[in-house]
Amino acid sequence: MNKITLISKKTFLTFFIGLFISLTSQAQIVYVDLNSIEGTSESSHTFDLNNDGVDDFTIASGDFGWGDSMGVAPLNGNAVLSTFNARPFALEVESIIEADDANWNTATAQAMYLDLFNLGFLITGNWVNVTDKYLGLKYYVGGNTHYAWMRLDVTNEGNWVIKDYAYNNTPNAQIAAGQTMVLSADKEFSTDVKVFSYNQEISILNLTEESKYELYSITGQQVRKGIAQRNKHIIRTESLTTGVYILKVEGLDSGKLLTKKLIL
Ligand SMILES: [Ca+2]
Repeated sequence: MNKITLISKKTFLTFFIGLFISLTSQAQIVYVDLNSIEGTSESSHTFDLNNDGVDDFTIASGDFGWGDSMGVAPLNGNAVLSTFNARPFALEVESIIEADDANWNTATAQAMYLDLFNLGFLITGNWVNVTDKYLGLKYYVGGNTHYAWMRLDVTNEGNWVIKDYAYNNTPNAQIAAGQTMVLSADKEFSTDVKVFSYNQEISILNLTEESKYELYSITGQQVRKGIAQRNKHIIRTESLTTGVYILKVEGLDSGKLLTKKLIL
């Protein structure tokens, strides 16, 4: 083995260590599937989003003095994207949740759905009979600020579901409602492996090993999974609605990862 070969191997190794560190530092979004926690008219669920032993938000329902309601209580000075009178917004998917928003509200009781004085016809709030909407959340870890979303369906104060949430583990960094992973500009982990979508197919080319793959919608729902063969693998997508999807590929032997944003 000559000297040139040794140098090139070292360069090659450094290159891959660099990629690994780069990927790790980008792994900032933490997604938690709550498996649909169902709420009734007298429910309370407290969440420690980042699992550090400090509770961050409570979602609860009951009659708190103004009538039957369900809503969110930010704990420890945390905040919710909300109207000036503390009616949390029901955000659409991909809404940006960030520091530069005038609507952060720290009120300790914020009604998402309120049947005022239990009259049955003075129903207020932004969460009246909605599906797959997002709370925008801001919370503190030590002295750092973090941003998160939580997805719910709310029919009324006695019938609601908390589906999932995600937070950005990088202080002060924004998160988009429904975002479950970092969509970085550095899309290709390996320049050898190519992924593209065309004509209702996703093609994965040049995999050097069998790999498991998972395809997610932008809201985090898994729509396909399976094992991709080496060299060339085709995933049929004709039954999927058009939109943005995320493909995750993980080598069965090496554990190498590839994440690719695709428009179908
Ligand atoms: Ca916490």
